[in-house]
Amino acid sequence: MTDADPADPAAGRYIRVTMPAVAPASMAPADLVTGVALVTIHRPEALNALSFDLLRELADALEVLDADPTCRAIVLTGAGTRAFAAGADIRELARQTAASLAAGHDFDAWGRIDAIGLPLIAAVRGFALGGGCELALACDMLIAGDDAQFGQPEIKLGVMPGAGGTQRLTRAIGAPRAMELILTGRTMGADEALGAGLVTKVVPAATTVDAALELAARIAAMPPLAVRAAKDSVRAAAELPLASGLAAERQAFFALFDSHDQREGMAAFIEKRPAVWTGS
Ligand code: CO8
Repeated sequence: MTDADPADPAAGRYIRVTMPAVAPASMAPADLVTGVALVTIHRPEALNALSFDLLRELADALEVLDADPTCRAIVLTGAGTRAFAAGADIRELARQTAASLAAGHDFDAWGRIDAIGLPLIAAVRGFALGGGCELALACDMLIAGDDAQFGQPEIKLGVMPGAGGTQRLTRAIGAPRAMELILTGRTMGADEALGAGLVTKVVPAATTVDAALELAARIAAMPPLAVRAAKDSVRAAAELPLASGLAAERQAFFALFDSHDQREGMAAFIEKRPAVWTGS
């Protein structure tokens, strides 16, 4: 297990990695969380605001986990009870110019997070605003505490979302709702977010991380190659025309028939026994 262990490349100043994640109270068998990492954004004094350094550390940690064959799913959360992340670090952004943003590579971290192949589950308590909402949207599933507040308030700062908000929020909840949120900067509570299709599930705030770990554990128990391929394929649906998406899906489906886990999964069904996945 690691917890901000300086010897661990996945640990850092702002990012805490616990792998394997500690079993949530609601789950009896501890081994259910095997293969699940809990990644915590740890900057509670600034409501986990996403500085450029923090985002780089987060991308580093996620890449380390993505390359670890023992890790099968990742839960991402914010330290404390008040925020997942209250946005980009406004003090740091305030110093930027168009030229400095274009010349720097500070936004590269977003592409690196987007390229993570393992399933990412956001466990959101409190504020997920601006870049924090965009980070939650970059995850594959979103468990919200009933105290969660989502929003893109950048317009109130004289700018607009810049890390996927106009694109992912629009795809998640549709243009009319996304437009209203982005142009007014208002926040949306957990129940509204559930109704809009932004979140997977709303749970009592205190159980948010437990619920996300439980979901991650169920996914971690699935065959890893099929999980990665299915994640890729679902994500491609947002980008590809239907015919191309269907062709890519079929190709990925066929490719899995060269895997041990396909033979194992189908043999186990026929032999009426549990499957044992090898990830090959
Ligand atoms: N950046 C820096 N510091 C922050 C941020 C932030 N986004 N949010 C909160 N903090 C700090 C506060 O300055 C305060 O620090 P201090 O105690 O030293 O004064 C501390 O966190 C606690 O915050 P508040 O006292 O303000 O707490 P309140 O309960 O009164 O208010 C709010 C909570 C409503 C969440 C309020 O803090 C707020 O409005 N925060 C800013 C929200 C926001 O506008 N977010 C969008 C930022 S812009 C953005 O995300 C653009 C993304 C672009 C891409 C990403 C690039 C990295």
